[in-house]
Formats: sequence, C-alpha cells, structure tokens
Amino acid sequence: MTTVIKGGTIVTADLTYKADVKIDGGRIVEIGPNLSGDETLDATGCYVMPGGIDPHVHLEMPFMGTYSSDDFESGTRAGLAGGTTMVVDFCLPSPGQSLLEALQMWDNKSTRANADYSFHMAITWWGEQVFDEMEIVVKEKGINTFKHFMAYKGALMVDDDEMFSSFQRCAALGALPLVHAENGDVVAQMQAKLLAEGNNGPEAHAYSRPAELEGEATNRAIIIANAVGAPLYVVHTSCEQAHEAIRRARQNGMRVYGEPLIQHLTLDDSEYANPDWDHAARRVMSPPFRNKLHQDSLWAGLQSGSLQVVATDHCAFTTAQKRTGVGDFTKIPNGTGGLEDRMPMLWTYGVATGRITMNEFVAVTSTNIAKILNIYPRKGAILVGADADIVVWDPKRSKTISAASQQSAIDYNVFEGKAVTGLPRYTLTRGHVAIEETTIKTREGHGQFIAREPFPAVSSALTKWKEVTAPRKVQRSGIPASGV
Ligand code: DUC
Ligand code: ZN
Ligand code: ZN
Ligand code: ZN
Repeated sequence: MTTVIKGGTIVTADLTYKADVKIDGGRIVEIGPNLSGDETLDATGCYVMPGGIDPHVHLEMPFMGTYSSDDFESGTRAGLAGGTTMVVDFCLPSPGQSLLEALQMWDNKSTRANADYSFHMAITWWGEQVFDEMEIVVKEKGINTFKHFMAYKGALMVDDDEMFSSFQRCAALGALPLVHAENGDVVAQMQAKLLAEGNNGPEAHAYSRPAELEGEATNRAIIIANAVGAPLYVVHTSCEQAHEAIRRARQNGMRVYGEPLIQHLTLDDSEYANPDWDHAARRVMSPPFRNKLHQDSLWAGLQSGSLQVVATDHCAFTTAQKRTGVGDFTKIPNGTGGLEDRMPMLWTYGVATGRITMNEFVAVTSTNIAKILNIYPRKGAILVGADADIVVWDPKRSKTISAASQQSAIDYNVFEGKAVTGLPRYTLTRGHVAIEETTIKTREGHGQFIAREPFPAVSSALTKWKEVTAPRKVQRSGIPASGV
C-alpha cells in the first residue's frame, strides 16, 4: 500500500519547497508534483517536515529510589502526539553491573515502543570489564555514544580519572562521549550545607546547583576530551557559563556540541519561588531552571549555531513521587516531562516569535542530531530512501497545554496553561499514521531499535599536533648530589 502526502510545503534543514511525498514500505520512495497513491493525506496549508528526534529521554528509569513514570509505550505515544518520531534513552548500568546485562534490561523494557528508539550507554563505573564491553557495545550492539554523569555523587557520578580513561576508549572506538556537566562534589557539599541551615524546600535545589558549577564542569569535560582528541556532546546545556565554554571550544576547532532543553528555553527559576510546594517540586530537575539572561544565551546559541540540538531530558515523576522529598529537597526525584510539548513549544516560542527560522527548527529538532548520532539520512531527512518518519505540521492548529489532555502518564504538566500554535496534523512513524490531529492511532510495539554505526576513530589533527609537541626526554647523567 502506498501513501501520498499531498499539497504541502516540504521544510527541511536547508530547503523550503512545494511537493508531494510518496511512501511505500515505511520509506519515502518519491518526492515531486502531482503524485498519487492508494491513500492520500491532505497537507494543504501544512509544512511537511522530518519527524522530531529527542535524543535525551529517561523512560521507566530507575532513579532516586523510584522509576520515572512514562515507559516506552506512553513516552513514545506522547512524543508522536507532539511530532517526535524517535527517542534516544539512556541505558544505566548500576555501578559494578555489566554493560551488556544492563542493555538486556533496556531491550526488554523497550519492546512496547510506538516509535523508533535508540540507546546511549552510561559509564557509571570503570574497570577492565567496562573497557572490554565498550567495544562490544559499539561493534555489536549499535551504540556509538557513552554518557558520563559528573554529578549525582555516590550514585552515578564518575570522576576525572574515570572520564579520562573512558573518553580515550571512546576516541579509539569512534564513539562520542556525552556528559551531564555539573560539579557533583561541590553540589553535594552545598546540598548538605543548605539542609543544615534549614533550607529544605524545592527552591534550595536550585541554590545547590548554581550555573558556575555547570560552567566549570562543562569546561573540565572539554579539556579532558581535548586531551584525548575525542569529540564531546554536552547534554542539557542550561546556562551562559556552559554555553561560553562550548563556544570557545568550537572556535578553537573542537567538535563540541551543546543541547539546550525546551524547559530551560521557556521556563525560568521564578517557578521555584512559587509558595505551592508541589508546583516548585514538580519543576525540580538537574540542572535547574535558570534566569532570563541564561535563556537569552541559549536562544542566541540556537541562532548562531553554537548550540545545535533542542531536547527534553523527559524524566516524568508523579506528584506522589515528588512528595518523597517533603522536608528534604535532595530526595525529590529529579526530572520533568516535555516529550509531547517540545516541538509545539519551540515552534510557538521560537519560530512564531521570529527567533529561529522554520529551517532552523527542523535542524535543531531533528536533522542536526541525526547527523551527530550518525543516523542521517535514514532519520532527520525528507529524501528518497529515508524512513517515512514525517510530521505534517499545521502552523494554524492551536491548543492550551494541559495535563488533562496529555498522553504522558503523570498528573501535571510543567507547561500547563501555555497556549501553543503549531501542532501536528499527522505524525507518521515509518509510514504508519500514528497521530491524526487529536486521534491517537499508535501501534504498541511498532517502534524498532535503530542501530548507530561508529565514526572513524579520532583524530588525525590532534595526533599530528601531539607529535610536534611530544615531550623531549632530557638525558641526565645521574641524581644530583645531596645537600642541594
Ligand atoms: N536530570 C534530571 O533532572 N533527571 C534525570 C537525570 C538528570 O540528569
Ligand atoms: Zn543529566
Ligand atoms: Zn537526562
Ligand atoms: Zn497504518
């Protein structure tokens, strides 16, 4: 059966033009005028864009004594409802656990996905087993990205020693290291101090994680990556200090990427001043929301290209789960939702306001990350041969975001009450129409794991530079006589 998307305007990361799109067997088979097929989807007045890719989600994630409440079924359904056709989740071995054993657990959880997905592998400890298994993960399991937490001391955090070793291994395997960049040692001390002083509410979460600690850790990760010649991807870049470190590294010729979240772009730290404990706690995530100056910096990064990707870090906890932190903000499960709202919010606050163009919208929600993850042009493209992961975007459709009508399994929405204009008329996952406006036609289990090939191992430029500046061995005749 063939499907034709008819009468729309194709918008990609670099082109805008009128054409129909013909789909067969889950792939795009023809692009051009006046196409016909067995089934027609009317795209009149709409933009036909590559489906969104959210490279940062935590579905059914074991974290802070509980599990995030959206699983692969509800999470991917929420994504599709908002135009996102692929997610990348984080496989998190507990410290000491085999990477392959953890991956098996993630494989089991993901079988109910409605849309395609992939995994990043987290490095939560270091040892010969991890070193060996990284190669299997890259060469046999289709994963070319390794995440490192520089925060969450005593749980997921790795130190500089471990990061240096792991980054070196990434470089040799052609994999991309990722970092959650916050100085976890200092955060832990600030948390303890705030609690001791009686600051136990959700606002103290933000006080314990200032922007400077993110900037320092981002810069440190960049220096370590540069020392081994590895590229680097900084997840949830939330502040000017981190952005500045990324800008500087890029200007110096390093392949460093930054990923702001839609939450940090559109919500600020005044949310934590809300007298309603639940309101503030529902917005506890790491890094926390920042002030408007940081927001301006992130928008500027998207405009100039110094930041490349907009994600969500979707990690949804119910109000009941959040309440385990009453009386101690360090026990509030960290995380917010956003999978369903990322694209409508970015369109409304980015494209409709003139901050970014439609083509930039496609770049930062889909194409750039497809390239960074090495799945372009199978994903992130409207091209013959690409997967038919497509969103038919109606720039006139509008709604007010509300938990009452969302797909996510939790009981609130951090964007509650925001009016958005620009929503999917249709969302297609490999040719299957999963969303038709407000009608949900998702198919549980339709999603497939997308394997990602490694990049060539790095890095000629840096190796040469190292050769030029290789340390000279100084010949000495012996140890100087004592007495100095
Ligand atoms: N930050 C969150 O808020 N939740 C999940 C993990 C993270 O780094
Ligand atoms: Zn993180
Ligand atoms: Zn995360
Ligand atoms: Zn179908």
